Amino acid sequence: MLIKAPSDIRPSEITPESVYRQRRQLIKAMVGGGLLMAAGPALALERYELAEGQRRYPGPDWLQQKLRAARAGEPLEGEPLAPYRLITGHNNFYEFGLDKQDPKARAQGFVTDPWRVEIGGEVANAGSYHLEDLLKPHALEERIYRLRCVEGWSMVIPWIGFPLADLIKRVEPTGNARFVEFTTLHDPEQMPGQRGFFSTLQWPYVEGLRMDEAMHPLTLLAVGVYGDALPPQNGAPLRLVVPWKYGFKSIKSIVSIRFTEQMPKATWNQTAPHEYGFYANVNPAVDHPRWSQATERRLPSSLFSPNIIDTLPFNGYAEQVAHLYSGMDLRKWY
Ligand SMILES: Nc1nc2c(c(=O)[nH]1)N[C@H]1C(S)=C(S)[C@@H](COP(=O)(O)O)O[C@H]1N2
Ligand SMILES: [Mo]
Repeated sequence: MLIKAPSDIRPSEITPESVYRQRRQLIKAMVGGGLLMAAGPALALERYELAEGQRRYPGPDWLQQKLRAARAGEPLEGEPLAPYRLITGHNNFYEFGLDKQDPKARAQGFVTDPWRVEIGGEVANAGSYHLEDLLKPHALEERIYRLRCVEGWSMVIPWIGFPLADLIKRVEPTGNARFVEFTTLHDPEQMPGQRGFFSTLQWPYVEGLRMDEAMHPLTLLAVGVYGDALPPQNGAPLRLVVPWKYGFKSIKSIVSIRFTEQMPKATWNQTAPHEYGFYANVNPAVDHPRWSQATERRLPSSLFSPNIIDTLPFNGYAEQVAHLYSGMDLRKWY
């Protein structure tokens, strides 16, 4: 983002129509015919067949059981999913390098189980929790969301997770909690991007949301993608997904969730405040100082079929979230 111009997808990365798409048509036809209703809610896992040679990330057994029970999400009408190999092979995760291919190449040995998450700050139920315990009361569901990177590309991704709001209600923030601060693991041994010479940002990576944003039903804590566990390069074992904000708000591999009175010092905002705001709502009317935000490259895209589309206010979720910002000047609070 700060360091590099948006990199292009090599033509070799363009995958033909995935099996998923055909299955989706089938599922839609079934829904249309009322067939699925009789069969009960569809499960996310049943929708996916990966192309040959593609490896899944099953995750630990306890997670696998929960993933198998996840309800399938609503497809975005007219917006097909990005292929699995793009979602898991074109990543921003600077802890594992700056190139889009680095996280997949370098994160395979990343240990994500067992995993602990610290809940702290202005909250009644502070403590250090095993991820399994933290997740236990929450049923998982699939959410098919657009992800719009501030660099100007986007994808449609089928996440599996649960509303952050449900976790927040359980841990009981105090009346002083106005923001939620999230922190990624700091482990230079495992994360080459955090080591000495190649280090780029202030580590660990930190992000934050205002309490009402964190409580919004669209805000997701994700543990899976494409019917299975999150691969390390996508932020395993626990990452945030805030679909109406630029991708950098969706922090990966979370080890701490703190409730604060003060606005958290978010990494990109601190690094280049004139380029990356705290709010970072997707906004085609406010350009990045070095490039336009009016359009985006919807992946998969190629030289011959660039697939440039208009960027929508709040990434197409304005109807659900615009009210959170009524009265705010979105040019000032970018
Ligand atoms: N810890 C951490 N979280 C991160 C990043 C990162 O570099 N480190 N990159 C962000 C950016 S810029 C984007 S676009 C999304 C990309 O998520 P994906 O690789 O799963 O598509 O992750 C976000 N979360
Ligand atoms: Mo991004």
